[in-house]
Amino acid sequence: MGMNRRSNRGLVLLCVLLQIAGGLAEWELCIFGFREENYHFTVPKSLEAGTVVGQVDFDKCETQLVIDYVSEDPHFLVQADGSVTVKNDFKIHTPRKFKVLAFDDKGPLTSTMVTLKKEHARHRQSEHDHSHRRHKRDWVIPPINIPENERGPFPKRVIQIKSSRADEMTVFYSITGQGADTPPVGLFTIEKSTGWLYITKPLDREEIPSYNIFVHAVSASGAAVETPIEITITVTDQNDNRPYFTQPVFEGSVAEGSRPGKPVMTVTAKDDDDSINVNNGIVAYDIVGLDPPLPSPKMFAINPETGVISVLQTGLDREKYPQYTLTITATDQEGSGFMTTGKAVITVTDTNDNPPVFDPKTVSMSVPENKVGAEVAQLIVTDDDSPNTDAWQAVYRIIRGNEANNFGIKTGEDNIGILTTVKVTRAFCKIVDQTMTVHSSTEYFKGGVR
Ligand SMILES: [Ca+2]
Ligand SMILES: [Ca+2]
Ligand SMILES: [Ca+2]
Ligand SMILES: [Ca+2]
Repeated sequence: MGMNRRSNRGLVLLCVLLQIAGGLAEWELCIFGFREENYHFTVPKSLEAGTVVGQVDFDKCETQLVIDYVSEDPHFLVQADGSVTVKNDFKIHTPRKFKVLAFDDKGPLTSTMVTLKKEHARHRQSEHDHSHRRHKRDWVIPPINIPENERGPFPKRVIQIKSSRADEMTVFYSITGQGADTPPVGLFTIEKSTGWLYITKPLDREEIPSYNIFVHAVSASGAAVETPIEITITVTDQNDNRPYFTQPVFEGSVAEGSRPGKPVMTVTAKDDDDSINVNNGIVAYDIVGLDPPLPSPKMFAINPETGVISVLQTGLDREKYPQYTLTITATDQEGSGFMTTGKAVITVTDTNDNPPVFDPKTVSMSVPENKVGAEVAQLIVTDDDSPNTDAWQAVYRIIRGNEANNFGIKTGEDNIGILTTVKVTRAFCKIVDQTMTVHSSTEYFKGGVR
């Protein structure tokens, strides 16, 4: 995307007819500068020295200025007539973009962007030609585009506005509106006798993106000779702002064992530049670091456009890697401009993926006969899942070796199983606890013994 198609420098001399009481008055408007903000030329792959690839054109309005051009790409020269010429033989592989600056004897005036594209059989006509013709049919004043952050010297010529009455009488010009007589006062000035509109300072699109200025024409006696004309000046964007994350650290969580594709969290970065007409304010997200990088350095993926982070690979295991720190980036111009770095912390939450395990596995005890309610043994299990949660809490049950129902078992504090006598026993009874299998209270062991 680009601002190219909205260019208005194609207007050489624009006459705007205004219907006023009693007849027609006429304003003449000349936009000083390159006729296009962007020139697109289609060129063959092999460029020979001396080849003219296209021409830029500069409207000097009624000035007698001598304009010199300088190409920022050393492969090209720009002649006095605006012809863009190849300096040395070379081959073009990808579209080539460079600035051409215009100077007068006092210094730089303005610049335009030239884009060269390799010749394509179906694309003979350049975009430049299309936009040029389209604008020439317009009979409405388009906004006048001025890039922000233009370098001096100031004041700089923007447009020359003339009343057709100026041929028959003395006409004085003045301006009103934001940037003229309301703050920022004096940003734009008009030369009273010539109608030259100047800009006196660099513009900041992020501060004020456009201005509406009214131009008035009066006779020497102060009587209006024209209906005021409204001119819109649009400040076009430069990529002069870095993207920034909206939070210093983004926090999210995901259950261990989650499958690839599972969304985890969203991170957001902003950029104050224009994201509608150009991509200076459009950020692309990426993940550039994962700590720990285990079991794989690519456990998570980020959607470059939305900032949604999701699981990329299996192997999320809270018991091994309870937390990840991701280094994330946001880069404007959809990934090709300024980069900023941020942090996202993902906590892996528990699921019941560990069985309780007897520790020790075997307990041998003796119990006196004829004593009801005597504690026979305390059984201990360990569970790697998160302590004091359902995934950790065990429930004991005797499943074999208690056919005579001599014993009972209950769960005590800290997951301890307490084995007691419940009936009068006649003899020593030896319990091998592997026959007394526990099962946890949760899904893990439902319906099964280990
Ligand atoms: Ca930016
Ligand atoms: Ca900007
Ligand atoms: Ca468990
Ligand atoms: Ca677990």
